Amino acid sequence: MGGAEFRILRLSDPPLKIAHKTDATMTLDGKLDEAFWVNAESIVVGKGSGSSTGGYYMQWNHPTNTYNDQSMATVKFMHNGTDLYIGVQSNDKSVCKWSPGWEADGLFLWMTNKDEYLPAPDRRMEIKNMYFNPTIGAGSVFEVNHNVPTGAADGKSFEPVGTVTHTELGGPDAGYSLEVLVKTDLFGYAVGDTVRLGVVIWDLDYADAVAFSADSSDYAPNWWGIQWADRTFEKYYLFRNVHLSGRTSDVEDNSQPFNFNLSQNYPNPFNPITTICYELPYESHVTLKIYNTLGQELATLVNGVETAGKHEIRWDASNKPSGVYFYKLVVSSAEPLTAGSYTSVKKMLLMR
Ligand SMILES: [Ca+2]
Ligand SMILES: [Ca+2]
Repeated sequence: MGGAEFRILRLSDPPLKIAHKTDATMTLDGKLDEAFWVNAESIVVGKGSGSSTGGYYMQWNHPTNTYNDQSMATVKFMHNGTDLYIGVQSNDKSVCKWSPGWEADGLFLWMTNKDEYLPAPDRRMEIKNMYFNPTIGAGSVFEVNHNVPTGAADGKSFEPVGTVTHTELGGPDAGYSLEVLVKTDLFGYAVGDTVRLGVVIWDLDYADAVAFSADSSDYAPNWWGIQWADRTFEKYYLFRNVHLSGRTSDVEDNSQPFNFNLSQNYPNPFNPITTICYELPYESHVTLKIYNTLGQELATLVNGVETAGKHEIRWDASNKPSGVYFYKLVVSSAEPLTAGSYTSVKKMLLMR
């Protein structure tokens, strides 16, 4: 393919989302009208998103390219037992298949088996819920590749009034929503595990066979986790984590945190002892270190595997001068390439 390429690799994408527990069964109809979707954790994918890589628009802004529909999609996660529920809500204004290629609007998902870090290309597990059908008005097509265990996933779409799929004129569609059910036990996972997957939401605008040009037609995925920046489609990709929390999102159930968090120390300002609190949604390897304003490491308060939950630790600055200090929490995954890492830094003031 020719033409300009636009790459935005924002590797600070959140590495982890929590799938809250629900006891309700998802009605697999593509409609996100189950009550549990309201409190589901989500990522937003699309250009300018703060929670995903935000897009790889090949040939985007090419002078002969009419692509001007920058959609945003919200991808939500819930679970009932080992059934992972994935919901997608997109405001895409041109819901279609890309005529000359295999791409189409919708969800492209890569799964892993438990403890399988990077599946080899011939072992990759693809789950798709995309608008492949070239018939005007047709819903999404659900497909899995041959590596996905039989019966391990299913999906449906819903197109609200105003959406006509596979339109050639590019709108004014009212978007679409999708639901996908993944039976994670068939990939080796149990409740309490962290499922490694990657999500791509494709957003094409229609290009028919006549209009197609390798220099101007669109290639526009937005993603959380999988990065197809390489033309071989092999070199740059990264799985993300969805934790099957086993806990609901009810406010009463706050005995354990749902996310990594580093709180402001207290008291602050302090003299000479202060307390630092942090939260872990699941057992993690943690370091908590103190730095001065020159970036010099002064103390290591924590370095090891910590249990899920809230933790607090005191720092005694008796032998330190007044001034600003920083404390940094680093949570690292046991896996290579730190796919599960979290880092947070906060400032504190010692006043004598
Ligand atoms: Ca539903
Ligand atoms: Ca589209």
